[in-house]
Amino acid sequence: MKKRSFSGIQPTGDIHIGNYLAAIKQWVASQAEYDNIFCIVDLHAITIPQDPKILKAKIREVSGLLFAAGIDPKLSAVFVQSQVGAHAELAWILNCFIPMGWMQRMTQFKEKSKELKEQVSVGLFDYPALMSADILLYDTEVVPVGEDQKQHVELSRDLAQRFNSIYGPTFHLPKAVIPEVGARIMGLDDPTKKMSKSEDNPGHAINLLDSPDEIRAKIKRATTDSRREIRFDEKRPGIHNLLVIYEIFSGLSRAEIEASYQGKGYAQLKKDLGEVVVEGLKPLQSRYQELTAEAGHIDSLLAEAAARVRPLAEKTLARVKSRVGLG
Ligand code: ATP
Ligand code: LTN
Repeated sequence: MKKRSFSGIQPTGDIHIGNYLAAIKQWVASQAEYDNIFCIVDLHAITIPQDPKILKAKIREVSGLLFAAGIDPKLSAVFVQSQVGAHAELAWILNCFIPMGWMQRMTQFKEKSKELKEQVSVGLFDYPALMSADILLYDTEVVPVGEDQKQHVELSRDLAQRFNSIYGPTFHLPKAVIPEVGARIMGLDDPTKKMSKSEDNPGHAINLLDSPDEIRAKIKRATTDSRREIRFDEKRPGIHNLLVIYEIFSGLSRAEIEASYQGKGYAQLKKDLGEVVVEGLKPLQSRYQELTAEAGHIDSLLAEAAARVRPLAEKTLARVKSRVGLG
């Protein structure tokens, strides 16, 4: 029996290389090893105001990008969260077992609520309860995510343990799997902030569907420092971030990269990085164009996957309801 792996991605903004290198790439690489379920989390997306037409379009775009990146619908289920009712239902039940203090410690909520001010919804605060429901519904063992989601996965594990200690064994205990390199890609405009879909500055992120010229221009303008030597040094976040992106896209080791840039400047590195990223994204971009040319294809893959996972989710939900004494 393969281990169950579950992860999610929000259908908001433009998918960027941070999402790709930390999450999507691992999902593609581990398809044979795990029994995979990937969820387009539209219920999480509406924790922040969304335009309905754009949200619908983004669900197709994100799914198309996952398939284009190499997610094989025969090996992995890619489905839309709101098409499986058990997610919202389990989230409510779990809500009643999460101490307020656990939620108040969540750093993502603290950061996002600072930016959103009076637009902060109860849903945004409750985001980790829904995420726990996503994970726990499928007897998940591993959750491949970027560094920023570690705290949320830990909350879902603590919650599973708490529920099990009250009602007896009900949930598997999930664990975050975070890549060693690229777990936290930083913004090109500000390398002290994580690359994010919700950042407006056009120079902030490299998006998977950016044109070659956009990619080259964004990298050229990326913030660095006034030093010269090219070395992996976390104390120099701008150049370190570019080197990490180069390392993953080129497949070269750190020693090889540092050796090949001895005596060369940042301009050369940025030029070369532009080319490896353009080349690295080319196959994905052309597969995306092919996939989306066929009307209805993506929607039917999503509907099939929802039908496949729904019984798994319903089985867990029924177990939980019976433990709690509901229904
Ligand atoms: P936002 O920043 O608008 O909240 P996001 O870019 O974090 O959105 P999500 O859909 O929430 O996007 O995340 C999808 C996956 O990408 C998650 O596993 C998350 O950990 C990962 N991820 C997001 N940003 C980065 C980043 N800068 N570096 C590495 N991984 C990231
Ligand atoms: N919160 C995650 C998206 C997400 C998720 C999940 C990830 C929702 N449910 C379950 C892993 C497992 C994010 O990327 N911001």
